[in-house]
Amino acid sequence: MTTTLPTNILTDKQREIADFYAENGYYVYPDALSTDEVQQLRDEVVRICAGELGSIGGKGVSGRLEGESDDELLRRFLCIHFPHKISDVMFDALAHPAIVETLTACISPNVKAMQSMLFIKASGKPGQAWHQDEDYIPTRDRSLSGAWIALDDATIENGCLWIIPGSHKPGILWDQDWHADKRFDCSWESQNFPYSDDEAVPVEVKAGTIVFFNGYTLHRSLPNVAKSGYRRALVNHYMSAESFLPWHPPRPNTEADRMGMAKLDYRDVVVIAGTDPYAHHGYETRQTAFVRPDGKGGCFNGQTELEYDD
Ligand SMILES: O=C(O)CCC(=O)C(=O)O
Repeated sequence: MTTTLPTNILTDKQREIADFYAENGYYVYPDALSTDEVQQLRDEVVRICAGELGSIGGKGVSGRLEGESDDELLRRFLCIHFPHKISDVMFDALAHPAIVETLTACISPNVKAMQSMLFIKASGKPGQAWHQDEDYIPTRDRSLSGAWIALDDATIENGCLWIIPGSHKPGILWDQDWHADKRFDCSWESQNFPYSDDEAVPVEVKAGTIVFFNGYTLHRSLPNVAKSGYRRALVNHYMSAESFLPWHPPRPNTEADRMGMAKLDYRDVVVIAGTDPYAHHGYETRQTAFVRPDGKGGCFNGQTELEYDD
């Protein structure tokens, strides 16, 4: 069987985007979403949290509690994984034209998505410590890219992204350690990389902006210390469709042993541009939407709502 892959003829704008992204490891696309598109996604966030689109797995309590307001509801969630599994609006956002335009320039004419995450991050919620997304999603071909869609204005105060420009270039995955820093969600933190915090730039953006970043780019976010409100963002992850994705290998003594890791190809993916050369491998459902446990009863002795002095 032969597969015809589309050739990539880039517009001048796409070339500019690709050059900036290659040099800096990120790209900020302002006004990528209209006000109406942002509002539609915000409305969907409430429906997801209220359980109107089906129950969400994980340790968090999903679904609206008796008498609970939208604000009280949203404040219970830091992050929901794989919202596109229950929401058509989030699913459609995977292939937003601004995302297709950018990633077909920066990655490949053939692009697949494997993950979505919905950060709600109300005031008082923690940030995410330094990491590279490739630590979690092993593409290995350096094509992994996050598309971070701002659903609120993101500011230093409410916990915007911080990025170390150019940190993707060595293509090295820095060692990680479990951190004990209460500013951050309980997780691993990248250590001993040759950059200082002073080199990081805050990515303050307006709602409707998309921040694209490479899977090897070091990034973090600080806690939301605003007095009220949220710092909502829908983050989708993508890679070149030409590469296998050895993610979530099956249990021992099954496919991984039989085929070897190099042949493993996670197939719970959505093709958002071009052609999938491995379409004949088929597709499967491995994930369902779930609430990320944000530390309650975990690494911070149950403390996740951070207290700040005025
Ligand atoms: O939005 C955030 O606070 C962090 C997002 C992030 O680190 C990621 O998507 O990899």
